[in-house]
Amino acid sequence: HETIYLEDYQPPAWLISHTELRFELEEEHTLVRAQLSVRANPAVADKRMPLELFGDEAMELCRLSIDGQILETCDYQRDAGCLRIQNVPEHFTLECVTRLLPHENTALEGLYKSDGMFCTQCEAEGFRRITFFPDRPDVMSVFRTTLVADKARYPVLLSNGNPVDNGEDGEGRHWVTWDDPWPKPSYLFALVAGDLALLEDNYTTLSGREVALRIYAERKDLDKLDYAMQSLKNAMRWDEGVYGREYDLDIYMIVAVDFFNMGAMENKGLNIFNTSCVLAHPKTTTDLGFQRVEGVVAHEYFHNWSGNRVTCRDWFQLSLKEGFTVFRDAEFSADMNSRTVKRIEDATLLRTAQFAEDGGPMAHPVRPESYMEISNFYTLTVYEKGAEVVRMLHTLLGSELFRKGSDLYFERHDGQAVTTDDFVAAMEAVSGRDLSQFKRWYSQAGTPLLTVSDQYDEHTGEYCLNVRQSCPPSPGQEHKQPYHMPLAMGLLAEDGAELYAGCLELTGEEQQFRFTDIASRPVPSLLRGFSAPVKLDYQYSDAQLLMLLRHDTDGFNRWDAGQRFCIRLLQEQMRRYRAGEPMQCPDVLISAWRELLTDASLEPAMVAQCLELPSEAQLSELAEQIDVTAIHAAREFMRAALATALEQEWLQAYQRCDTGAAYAADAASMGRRSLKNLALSYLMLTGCEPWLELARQQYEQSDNMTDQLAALSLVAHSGFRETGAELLQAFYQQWQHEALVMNQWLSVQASDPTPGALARVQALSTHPVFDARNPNKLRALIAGFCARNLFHFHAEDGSGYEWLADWILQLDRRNPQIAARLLTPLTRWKRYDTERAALMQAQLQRMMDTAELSADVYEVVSKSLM
Ligand code: BAL
Ligand code: ZN
Repeated sequence: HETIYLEDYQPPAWLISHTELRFELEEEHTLVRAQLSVRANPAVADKRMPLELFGDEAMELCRLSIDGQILETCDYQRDAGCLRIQNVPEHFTLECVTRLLPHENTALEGLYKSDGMFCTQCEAEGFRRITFFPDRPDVMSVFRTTLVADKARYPVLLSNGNPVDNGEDGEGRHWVTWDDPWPKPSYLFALVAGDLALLEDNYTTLSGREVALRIYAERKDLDKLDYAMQSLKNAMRWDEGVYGREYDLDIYMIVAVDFFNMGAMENKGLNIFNTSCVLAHPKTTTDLGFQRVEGVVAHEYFHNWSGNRVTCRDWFQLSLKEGFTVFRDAEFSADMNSRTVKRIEDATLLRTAQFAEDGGPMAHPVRPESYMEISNFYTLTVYEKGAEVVRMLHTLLGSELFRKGSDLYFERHDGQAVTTDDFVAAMEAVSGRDLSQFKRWYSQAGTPLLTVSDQYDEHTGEYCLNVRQSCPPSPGQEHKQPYHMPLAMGLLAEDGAELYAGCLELTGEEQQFRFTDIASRPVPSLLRGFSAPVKLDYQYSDAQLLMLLRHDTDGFNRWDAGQRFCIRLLQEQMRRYRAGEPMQCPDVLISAWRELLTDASLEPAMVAQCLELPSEAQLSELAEQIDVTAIHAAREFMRAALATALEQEWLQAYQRCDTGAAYAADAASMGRRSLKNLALSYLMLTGCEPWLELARQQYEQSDNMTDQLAALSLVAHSGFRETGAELLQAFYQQWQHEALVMNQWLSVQASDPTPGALARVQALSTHPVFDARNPNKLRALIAGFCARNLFHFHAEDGSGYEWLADWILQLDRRNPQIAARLLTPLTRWKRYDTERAALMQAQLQRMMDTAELSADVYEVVSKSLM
């Protein structure tokens, strides 16, 4: 397996101005005829370079010709994944016919079948499974695509751009031709053929252009498309208002498919979505699901500019489009819902999962320097940390200059394939700032640590903050240079009055900041709004944290102070547990929580965030060495203690939030439901019968999936095993024909922390609703167990590890992308105690010793074992 390096980048020797494709879609095979208008790249001096076309090894090449002259096998070289033709003219037409077997394509890359419909996934390198092509993002071409298929089976034939022609072909077949006027890289190509239902709407852009909006899905799901449509229109309006960006084709299409490796894909004019990211209905979709639909619909729409009109030069630049687009969708969601809650959710994801990635064997910079398989780099680092990097630029420049910078970026590079340097250069040009040090965020991996200390001189009223930054080594990067970052902060008096609010800029390894005229020793509120993706070490006292939890003017830091306090307490209980001392839940915590719980003036969503203890995954990330048992024991102890101590308050909060109003998918209603269900979860922890009855009542009477699923999961995970089994059975009976709801059903059982967890998931893997070919099912059951049932996945006998490794080896032959994805929990083996580490390592070694691993799995396994 070959490694590809950023430093080896060479511009393409040959460009493709036009690509004409004809797909003959049939049941046994698909014939693809591609006609490429090829010309030498004027920017490359050497005109004798061979034409290099990428094509999957397994793809059948039926015919290849240049300007009508058939090429024989001796006229070109074909080796693993690449076809080279020497001595080609400066301009020519290349014709290539390939034969594909979409129904046998289980990798779900290229052209495949999902539930009887044809669809494609070409990012990053799926197009080379369709035809031979310079399948690299810096080769942009205008595509014209004709689809031919049986009219009865596939009445809907879609591709990128606008439909320009159609007709009947005899024998019940029909065809449609699509023309996409915007040059695009092959990874944005898409087609869909199927028997699909349609929700149609329209949108008038700011400049008065009419756009038809079409969302396609299976007929049975037609009633689940309204929310995606509304989200799409909101996103279009938002992008016009906030970024001045309009849509640029006559039609915008979204198609929902059930078999999909990712969440969704931004193909030009024809987004293809995992059903889980587009279908939404109160009865079948949770609030989290609604939020995901809103966010992903917006994300894919925003890519039309940040990704499609301006794309990436090479895959090392993936964050150019992904980091920027995640930042855009996060701001959109913040504007549509609660800004603080969105920030808390994003920071939690970073701290839990991205920091873990940064500290593990697959750590890589936001702009990686090398890869074996690019699919392995669609990571939290590229996406979420990449978005934080863009957010920091936004903070450093301010929103006005940032907008000027983004305008300049789009103006300079429209129709081009560019780099993260180009993005930063536009920000430099509008601000006159030197951002060369800032660019270390793109080139250095690892999570920086800020160590902050302070002094206060009561005679002079001077307060001094000392900030030291460091960053641990990561694979291939022993020493890190200091970063340029914004440190948003405030100073509060002991009584909570705000004395200062502002944003410091860090550039040095160690810096001091002085504040004068400070009347008494202040409490610093640091890293407000999580202004940089870093860890923060400041020795807060308990009293200071509790004061910040009460008074900080920054909502994010209020929450964060509470979390820091809980983490400290939990870590102390972990110590006690290990030392065999009794664990304790201190009164200060109980009274602080009582205060939050009974203050009806607070936003329920915020209260719910504050009263949610840090997850086992986050506590794991924070631990020097991960002690699964102690983490689980401490957290469960604390939850039980808070449940009992505040039983009446939980009940009151439950009743206050249980308004009886019909379901609405707005932020305020979602907030009430989140607090209500959190309260119910604590009530259930008391193990008292009346709360079981309350949960059962909620299960039976709720008009929405959020409340029904919350109740189901609480009962199913409780000690009331009989009722749990009864509800699980009832839920199955009610929803067995709703695939997405059945994923939730699998997930609930996979994350059930009660004894016998592995046997349960093993049994579920043979249940009729489970389908190992469907990535959503795999994520629900396998990732559900390995990532959300940590105590059982990390069972001392290694049975969880062996089960996962068995799955990966089996899946790798079918769907390498998913197999590599599911491997993540094993890659962290060095963080565990010696016994567990050895057991995890042994499973990695077992995989390594298996012949013919895919590049995807090989890369992750081999790097993990280094
Ligand atoms: N480009 C792959 C899916 C997404 O990030 O939108
Ligand atoms: Zn994206």
